[in-house]
Amino acid sequence: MKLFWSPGTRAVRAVWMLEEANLDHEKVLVDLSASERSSELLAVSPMGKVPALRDGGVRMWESAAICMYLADRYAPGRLAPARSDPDRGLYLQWMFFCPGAIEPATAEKEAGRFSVPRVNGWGNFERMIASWERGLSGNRWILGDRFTAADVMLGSSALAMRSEGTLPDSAVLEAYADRCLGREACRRTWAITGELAAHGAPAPCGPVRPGSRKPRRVRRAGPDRFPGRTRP
Ligand SMILES: N[C@@H](CCC(=O)N[C@@H](CS)C(=O)NCC(=O)O)C(=O)O
Repeated sequence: MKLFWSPGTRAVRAVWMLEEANLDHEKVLVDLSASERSSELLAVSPMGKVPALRDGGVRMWESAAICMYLADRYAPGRLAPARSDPDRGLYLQWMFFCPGAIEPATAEKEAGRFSVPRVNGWGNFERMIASWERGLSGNRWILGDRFTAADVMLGSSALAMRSEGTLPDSAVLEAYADRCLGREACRRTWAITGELAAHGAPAPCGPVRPGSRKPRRVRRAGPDRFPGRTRP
């Protein structure tokens, strides 16, 4: 199995997943600052993006899909609820929440773009954070006591946001990020990616150190104006 990756990118999700599932693999470091991508990467990821995975005849990209694939294929029932498990629905919901709501809501807020929560699939930043907190409140992991690939997606987002200073003041999300770091596989992942970054490997999607100082805090808006319009 080959993982195309680069430190400081969404590829840490796939690295963490491979560590959780304890899977032998080869890491192919991609220099995203280069003007061209190798034909080997493009054969797996036509957009030339990371992460990308090659597993025998399987070639795929998209971090959430890669995490789901690895969990279903190599750790069913452990890192992913089985299809017959009633928790499967919630699991899928939170897997999609990451690319479908966390990422666009954060990007919108960061860019200071005008927000139309009723139309946007991600609502807005405040609604996204409030839903995430609600999902976790009273829970150790997003499905309760059991850690799954959905926590790899959500946890890596929380850690990256904390590192980049885009995580708002939230005791629930801070505690969640800390719990993630309590996992050996997560610490191994950040050691792998942090070490490379420290040696000059580019980190195009922001810093990778989960413990790094927060450069700034995203201000949390007042009560959400759902379902009206907001300006960030
Ligand atoms: N939706 C994709 C996004 C992948 C992505 O945008 N990766 C960035 C790094 S975080 C990348 O490869 N950028 C380099 C480029 O676009 O050339 C995923 O979740 O895997």
